[in-house]
Amino acid sequence: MKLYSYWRSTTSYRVRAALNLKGLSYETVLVDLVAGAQKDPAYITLNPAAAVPTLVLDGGAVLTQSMAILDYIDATWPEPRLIPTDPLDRARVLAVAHSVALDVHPLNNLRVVLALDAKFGATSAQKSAWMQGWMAKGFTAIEAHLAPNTPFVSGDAPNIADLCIVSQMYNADRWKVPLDAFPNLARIAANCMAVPAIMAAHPDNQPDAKEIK
Ligand SMILES: N[C@@H](CCC(=O)N[C@@H](CS)C(=O)NCC(=O)O)C(=O)O
Repeated sequence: MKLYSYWRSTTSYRVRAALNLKGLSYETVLVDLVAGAQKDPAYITLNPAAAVPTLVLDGGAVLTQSMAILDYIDATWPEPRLIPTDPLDRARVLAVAHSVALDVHPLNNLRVVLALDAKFGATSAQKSAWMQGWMAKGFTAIEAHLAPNTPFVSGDAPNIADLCIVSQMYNADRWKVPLDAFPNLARIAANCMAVPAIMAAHPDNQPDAKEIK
C-alpha cells in the first residue's frame, strides 16, 4: 500500500495511526502541502479534491477521504477494532469522530487559512483567532460528550474517535488553543500518544517533518 501523506496533516495522521495500530506496512509518499504539491495535475488524478490522505491499495484501487479510508481499513483488518460493532456504541463513537472530522477540521484546513489571507487580507493574529475560535467551539461540544474517567473515548483502547482527537489536539497545540477547559480531550490525547503505534504516526516522527520555530 502507498499512503500519500503530509507530516502536519491531521487527516493523514489519523490514517497513519490506524495503519500502525493494525500492524500494516505501507510506503509513505510525501505530498508537500505548503509547496502546493496537492494541486499537481498528476496528484489530482488520484485525489480530485487536492488533499491528503490518499491510500493506494496493492491492487491499484485508490481510496480518498480519511474517514472512508479508516472505515475500509477497519472492515478489511478488523483487529484491533476502531469502529465498534454494537450499534449504540458505534453511533456514540462516530458522533465524536465526526464532530472533529466534519465540524472542526474543515474550518481549520490549510486552504481556508490561505483564503482568509488571500481574499480578505487577514493578519497573522486574525488567522490565529480564527483557528483558535473554531477549535475551541468544536472542542466545547466534544468535551461535553466525553466521560471524565475513561482512558479513551470508549474504554481502554483507542478507536476512530481517539485518532480524530489526538490529531486535532496536535493542531490545537500548534495554534496555541488554550486547553484548560478541555481536560477530557487532553487526557485522551496524552493517552493516545503513550501508544507506540500512534506516536509513530505523530507529525514529528514523519520523514518530511521540519524544524519550525
Ligand atoms: N475530508 C477530507 C479532508 C482532507 C484534507 O483537506 N486534508 C488536508 C490536510 S489535513 C489537505 O490536504 N489540505 C490541503 C489544502 O487545504 O490545500 C479527509 O478527511 O480526507
